[in-house]
Amino acid sequence: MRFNRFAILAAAASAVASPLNLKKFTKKASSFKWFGSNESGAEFGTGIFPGVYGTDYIFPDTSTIQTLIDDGMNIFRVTFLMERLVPTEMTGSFDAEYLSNLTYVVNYITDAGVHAIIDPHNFVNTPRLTLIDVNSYGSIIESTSDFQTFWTNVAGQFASNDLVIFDTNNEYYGMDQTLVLDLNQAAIDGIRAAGATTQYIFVEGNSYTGAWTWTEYNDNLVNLTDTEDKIVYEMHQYLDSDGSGTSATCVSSTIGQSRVESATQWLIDNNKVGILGEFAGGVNDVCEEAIEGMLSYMEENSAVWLGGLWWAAGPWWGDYIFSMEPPEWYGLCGNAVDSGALFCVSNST
Ligand SMILES: *[C@@H]1O[C@H](CO)[C@@H](O)[C@H](O)[C@H]1NC(C)=O
Ligand SMILES: *[C@@H]1O[C@H](CO)[C@@H](O)[C@H](O)[C@H]1NC(C)=O
Ligand SMILES: CC(=O)N[C@H]1CO[C@H](CO)[C@@H](O)[C@@H]1O
Repeated sequence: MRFNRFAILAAAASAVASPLNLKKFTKKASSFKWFGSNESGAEFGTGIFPGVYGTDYIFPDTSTIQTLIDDGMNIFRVTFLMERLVPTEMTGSFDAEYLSNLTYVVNYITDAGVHAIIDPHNFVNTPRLTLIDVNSYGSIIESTSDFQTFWTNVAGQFASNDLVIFDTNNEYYGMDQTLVLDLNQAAIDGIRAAGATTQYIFVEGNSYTGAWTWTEYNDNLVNLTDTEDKIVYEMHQYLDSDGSGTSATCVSSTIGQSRVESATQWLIDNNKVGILGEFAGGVNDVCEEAIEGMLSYMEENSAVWLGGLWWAAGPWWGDYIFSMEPPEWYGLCGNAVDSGALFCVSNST
């Protein structure tokens, strides 16, 4: 997926032209610890390695992140590709420039006093990606020790930053379930071995880490252990018919809550906590109600749900149905913090 400045300008223009129902932000109290957005860009150009900065991929814009912070967001998931950070092999050394660009964004966020999630956005066996996956470096990651080394190296760079959160990988898919458990455990062990002992670790599951299918696939992840006891189960949920987040149409106005109910019960039954690391819906009343219903239900269960992150902000989304990149932001967007929750429909202008 590639966008350029012209696409963004075109997007802004069409946003104005489209018959959207501009609503004022409304505030309500929120019981979530966190609410924020994904920050996309550094993982773009997934079929192109390493790719050209500014053509195939881009780092998030810290000034638009600041806008979201000013609007009350307090957590950002910074997506990137493993192969760009650590070229050649998983246990190898860093690309110093890519690391420096990633660190710049992460430090900008944490210097503002909010949390930055470091997210190797490598997926697994998905047809969306050709070159990389947890299928990284051309093949599925099967070596837990290599993966552990990768995480020791990455966590070592951020060990002294308490506001960093490590996300083991984006959306495992179609993998052996025991391997998903073992890779997550290796990541946790690798992170702690680096001396990064204060940070939260977000673990993800198989089947795109979907909340709606969590209990069907990911029950064994209950056995993950952490010496620091700071594991958060990151699930994703979209509300279109196949749950892929590719359509602006939500199944019904109640689909949000119903898709997270079984996962909520799993968290409660197992005394775990979770976060909805990706969610979105199109700009329409059904999706708005579905998203609001889902978030309200999660807030009622905020003993186990720590918050949510909208998918997605980032400089190159253009007129993408879910974009919430200021100032062109576009879609239905949710924004809540300790001090109050915001909802918006349409763009911010
Ligand atoms: C890092 O960002 C700078 C712009 O700030 C850019 O010129 C450079 O190409 C980027 N390098 C990588 C590897 O992303
Ligand atoms: C968790 O580990 C225990 C001990 O190995 C095992 O008996 C149990 O089946 C595991 N739970 C799941 C859900 O896999
Ligand atoms: C639902 C959705 O927007 N998924 C996107 C997740 O991120 C990847 C890479 O950035 C996109 O290709 C997907 O479309």
